[in-house]
Amino acid sequence: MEKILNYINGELVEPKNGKYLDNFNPSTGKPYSLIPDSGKEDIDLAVEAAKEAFITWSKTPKQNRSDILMKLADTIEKHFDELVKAESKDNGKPETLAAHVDIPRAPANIRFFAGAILHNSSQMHEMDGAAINYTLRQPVGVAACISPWNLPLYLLTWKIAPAIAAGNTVVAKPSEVTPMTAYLFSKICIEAGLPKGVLNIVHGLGSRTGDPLTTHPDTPIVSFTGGTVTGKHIASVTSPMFKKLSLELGGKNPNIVFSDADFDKAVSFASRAAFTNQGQICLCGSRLFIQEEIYERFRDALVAKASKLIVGDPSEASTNLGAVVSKEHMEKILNKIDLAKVLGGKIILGGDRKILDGNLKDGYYIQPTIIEGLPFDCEVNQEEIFGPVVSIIPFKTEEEVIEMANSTKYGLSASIFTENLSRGHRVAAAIESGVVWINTWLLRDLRIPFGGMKESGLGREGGFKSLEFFTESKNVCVKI
Ligand code: TXE
Repeated sequence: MEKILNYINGELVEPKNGKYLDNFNPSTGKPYSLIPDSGKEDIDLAVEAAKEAFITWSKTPKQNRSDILMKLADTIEKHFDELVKAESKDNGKPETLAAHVDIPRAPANIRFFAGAILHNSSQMHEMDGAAINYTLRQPVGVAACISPWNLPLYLLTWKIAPAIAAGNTVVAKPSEVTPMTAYLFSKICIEAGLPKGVLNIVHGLGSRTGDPLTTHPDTPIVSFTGGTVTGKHIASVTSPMFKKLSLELGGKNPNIVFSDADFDKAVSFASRAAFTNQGQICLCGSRLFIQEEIYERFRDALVAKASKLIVGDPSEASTNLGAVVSKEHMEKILNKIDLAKVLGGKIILGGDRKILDGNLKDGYYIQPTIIEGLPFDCEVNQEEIFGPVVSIIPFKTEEEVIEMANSTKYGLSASIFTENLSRGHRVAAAIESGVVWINTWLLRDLRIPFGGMKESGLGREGGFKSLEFFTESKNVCVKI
């Protein structure tokens, strides 16, 4: 079986303890590679390498940093097909999705920040001719970047690109559930000539590898994307160390369809928002609120649309939904569906595991599932499920739907479908979430601040906000 290696100080190396974990292919349910079970000693080496590299990298002219990042993006594209296959095999998602979303977004992230550092500006405040104040932004040191399994390379590059572009060096820990694209990316960094130690990637479990990274005294910045429970833990251990912390956590996002919406468009987006990537995107619309006047017609149209979705072999071009990421995650999703039944919910589509043929028979496939009849405040409608499951809820008035939409502890994103412009803006302003889409979903502009309210996170990333996060600001006051 192929052995994934750590990337430390420019080299691919074994974990110091020589231990490995199985890496499973979710589409077959079989292990297919080995992942380092790294520990504190590997993190210490990686942080040491990153600290050493920071001395030179932080002083490397921006143009040179930008050039190297552009080369890195080009090299990712050279290996595009290999990365698509690896992402699908590691995660279970359809190759077509990896080819259209995950992998193209990785070089786009890197190019965005390679350009942004060349066009960034700073603030100046003039004091009636007596003095000027200007804000210097400087790299901080070694950034700890911890990424999840749902969009593995996309989210890894979304963190390391601004960190490195701003002049920091990085120790990254990708999710142990989907390590392969990060491993291929470390080979790409070597091929592209990224100076040694600028990026280090250490694989392993959250408890054994992640904890020593986030609590290391020499990682003053921590950027984390993952579950809210882990985010709380990381906040609790890093806050007393006064680290710069960014948390991108879970969501239970409302998708609100008013009766005056463009019906077909809203149905199409509701299906995409619920089932793309098997529902494993933090921005997925897992609570679908439909105004009473169109409730039955909309429900039936959604069921008709979703029942045409093909759950199948991720390598087939016709497949819409592949496998969910792991056996544990599949069981968690199926348990939530069972809970929905216990709570009185009616499963109007799907609701079960799907068993495929041949060598895919042990894969972790779940049918697209639609639930109706649950109160908005029950557990299934309040807690993140993170699978191909959507709960539909009727509403009467704007006031009522705002209250229901805001009832969860999360506040990541929301979608509103209406042809009434004033209502769209009004509801957008009233919804408690960091991102609101009107008449669309998952339309991302890399320049906009991105992040959640309430328990969906802390801080904003995206565009120049990321460059702010990965730098320390210093005000200089000059007396004239
Ligand atoms: O995520 P974890 P899990 C949600 C989703 C999912 C739930 C749990 O609801 O069911 O979170 O998923 C690392 N110190 N999202 O358990 O554990 C871990 O190794 C440092 C939403 O898979 O949060 C991995 O690299 N790091 C989400 C990363 O944290 C630690 C995407 C994420 O894993 C650590 C994924 C520790 N103590 C899941 N413990 C989104 N926001 O998109 C774990 N990690």
